[in-house]
This record gives sequence, structure tokens and C-alpha cells, in this order.
Amino acid sequence: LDKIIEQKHVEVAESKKKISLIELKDSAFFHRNTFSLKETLKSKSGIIAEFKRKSPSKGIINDKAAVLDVAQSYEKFGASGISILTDHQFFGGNLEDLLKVRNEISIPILRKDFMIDEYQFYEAKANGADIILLIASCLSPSQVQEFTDLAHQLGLEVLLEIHTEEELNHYNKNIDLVGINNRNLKDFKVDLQHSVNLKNLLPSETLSVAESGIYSLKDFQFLKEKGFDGFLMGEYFMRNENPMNKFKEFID
Ligand code: IGP
Repeated sequence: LDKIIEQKHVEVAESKKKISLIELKDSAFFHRNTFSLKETLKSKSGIIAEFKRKSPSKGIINDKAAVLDVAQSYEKFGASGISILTDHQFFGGNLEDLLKVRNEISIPILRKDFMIDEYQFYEAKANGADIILLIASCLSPSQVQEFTDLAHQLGLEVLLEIHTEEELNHYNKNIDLVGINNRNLKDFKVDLQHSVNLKNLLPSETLSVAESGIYSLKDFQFLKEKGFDGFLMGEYFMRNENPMNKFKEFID
């Protein structure tokens, strides 16, 4: 994780040289109404379906599927939102994927990346995101607060990702959704019961998203019964030539 963050600082510095904040603010997508995941989590399946080519823990997952085909089928079958990884080095994604999808679909899009600099929030808005992820283990509680304010000024919703009880101190009332990562980012182990226990420590009205390692309909139903509002799933869908075939299992 430290390596990823280090690399991210380098990348952001390079991006700033290529595209200025002013240019981002001038872009067509900067001025638009965003979609609300808080709303679609309730009105649709609750599934936030991810487009993911590879990951540090799994290597290549799917390097053939086209982002637009996958996103359109996720939307068609009732996803509440789409998560697009924009980290290139470790997850094989990019901002162009996001922009491409934004042009064609009308459900909320999460920019899935490691947010460590204000610049990335402007970049997210300009490239079509509606929600950004804040990972507690990468940020201080005061950074979470500042970044949440900035996201809201830009009309973006905030998903705060936590994994441990200590990280609950990153939570504040302005955060829109709390994601509990079922996977430990340090050793990559998945533990659904751990997430349920952690969820029970949150204020009861908090919208909660179970993230990662949901590998069957049974896992999904278990988490749903325990009261999670959203379910962030990537690998289960993507590890298929046609991710839509897997997504269909979850409908009705
Ligand atoms: C999806 P999975 O196990 O269904 O592919 O997981 C998503 O939760 C995972 O990609 C993720 C992630 C992250 C990736 C969760 N938190 C932070 C990068 C950074």
C-alpha cells in the first residue's frame, strides 16, 4: 500500500504538469449534474459493479473485455452503480475508461483510485465521476474531513472505506456512504463476519457498502441479510469472458 501511495504522488505531480486545474474546470463534464448513489442504492439492486482488469493480489483478471460493453450490461441488468478503477500501474485502469462510460450510461460512477491530493477530485469531476473513494488507511481523519468538503463542493458523493475498528475514527457525519472492505489490504485475506461486526459499530442510519471478496450469491445474500445497503463486486463478474453472464445470476 505504501508503494502505491508513493507512486500516486509521482503520478499526480506529472498530471498537474500536463493538465492544469483551470483546464479541468473548463472541461465539458465539469459542469453537469451528478448522479446520486445514495438514491440508486435504494431504488436498484444495491450492487456496485466494478470494471477491473488486474490487481496486485490477483494479477490479470480480464484484459480482453471492453469497458463500455461491460458497463452497459451492468446498467442494463440493474446495477446501482459502476466502479471504474482509474489506477493504471497496479490495476490497469485509466481516466479514459471513465470518460468513455460516462458518455453512454446514466447511473452513478465511482472513481476507484487512491485519492491523496485535491487535484484528483477535480480530475474525477472533469472525467465523469459521481462518487469518489476515500481509503481510511491512506489518510488522516482531518484529511478525510477536508476531502469530503471538497468533494461536496464539486457535487460528488463520498464513499469512505474502512477495514478496522480503529479506522472508525475517520468517520464523520458528512460522509455519504461507508464501505467496509472485506479484504485486508495488507495480507489480502477476506472475512465477511469481520465486516458484519464492524458495520454494527456504525450509527444505524449510516448507508453501508460491503466491499470485495463477494464470490457467490450466498455471500451476497448473507451480507444483505446482515443489513448492508450496497455490495461492491469486481472479480466475480470480471473473471469471465463475458462479465454480464455472471451479473445476471444476481438479478431477481
Ligand atoms: C472489488 P472484488 O474482490 O469483488 O474484486 O473487489 C473492490 O471492492 C476492490 O477492487 C477494492 C479496491 C479497493 C481496489 C476495494 N477497495 C481499494 C483498489 C483500491
